[in-house]
Amino acid sequence: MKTLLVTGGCGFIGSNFVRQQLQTYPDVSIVNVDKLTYAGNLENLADIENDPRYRFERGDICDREFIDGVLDSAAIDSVVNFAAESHVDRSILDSGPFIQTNIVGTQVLLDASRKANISRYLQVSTDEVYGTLGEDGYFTEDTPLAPNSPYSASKTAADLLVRSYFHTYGFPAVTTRCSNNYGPYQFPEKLIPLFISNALKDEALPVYGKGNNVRDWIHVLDHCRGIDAALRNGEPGEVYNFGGNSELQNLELTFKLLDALGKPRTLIRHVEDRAGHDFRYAIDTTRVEHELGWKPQMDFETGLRSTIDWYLSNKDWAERIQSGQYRDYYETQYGKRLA
Ligand code: NAD
Ligand code: TDX
Repeated sequence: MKTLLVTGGCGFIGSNFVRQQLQTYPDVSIVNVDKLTYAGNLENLADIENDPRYRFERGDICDREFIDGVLDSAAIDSVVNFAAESHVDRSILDSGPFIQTNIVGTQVLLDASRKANISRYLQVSTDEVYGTLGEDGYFTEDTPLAPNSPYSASKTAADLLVRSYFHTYGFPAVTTRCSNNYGPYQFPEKLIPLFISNALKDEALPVYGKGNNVRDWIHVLDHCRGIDAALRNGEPGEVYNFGGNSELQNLELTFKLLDALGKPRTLIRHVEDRAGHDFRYAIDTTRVEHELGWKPQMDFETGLRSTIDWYLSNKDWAERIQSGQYRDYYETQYGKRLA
């Protein structure tokens, strides 16, 4: 039996990963540590909460005593760190929680994991650490780090700490960097779930600037398979990039969403651009294809349709999660822009 400590397992990608691990591997058990910030929701794992192989511990990855205690309480083999402040727009409003959770939290986890002598640590990172691309080219694992937002700067700092623990202590850490995820359980502040949720209420869709920025979209379960491959077969000290080979301009994506929902394009509002908005992200996946035998399996059209269907069948989920702390943020941030 392999025991994983997953942090941030009540968020979007973490909850999909926990479910996928339990479904795929009968010999895996999971301890999920999550602080339950505005983005974490216990409901995301309601279907597996009674699985005897699963245990939830509410707590903060920045709390050393708590993390040491969790690592002492079970024979943990591996740690997968999803816990983070993850939304670029929030980091522009206030970088404080990003520095704390994304950097200090990673340091605490690294120290505690080293002390507990775990056999593998995986840092879930992002392609945003590479900064932005122009019209051409792709990010590879060798692209220089050049983060542009407080969010991506905090993720880069964490990646460098992870790198230093490998080089200094021989700590068995692997880092994965992925492009934009979409799929079920994504908090409706990110582009796809926000626009689905607004369109369903006939509310405006705030497209930043002209809407010509490009993102590469990957289905969350493809990303989770990549993390699994890197966790099991990656080399300590290495970085693995994952992407969906599905580049779209934001406006093109918005048209697709509205068409799929049968809603008019008049719902689109071009609003003030995001400060420091990265123009384009795209990933060269050669390395993970060759070294981990990984390729994205979900084509974008199918993935988007199934994601829209999930949000249609889970309107209450979006309502509940949006009625919390998020609602205040939504009103001050987007309400102001849409006025
Ligand atoms: P999310 O915001 O949906 O979830 C984050 C989770 O972490 C939440 O459950 C939250 O409660 C928890 N958390 C936050 N601070 C914590 C703390 N101090 N202690 C314990 N738990 C805490 O984020 P996500 O989109 O699922 O992203 C997960 C990870 O993947 C992040 O590290 C993010 O940087 C990375 N990533 C995300 C994307 C994407 O497109 N969403 C792409 C690449 C990488
Ligand atoms: O209301 C919006 N209008 C809009 O035009 C929002 C929320 C976004 N956008 C644009 C900004 C981006 O060009 O859409 C694009 C996608 O935005 P987000 O969903 O906020 O994602 P992004 O900023 O690209 O970052 C995401 O991918 C990498 C995740 O949030 C990060 O956690 C991840 O690391």
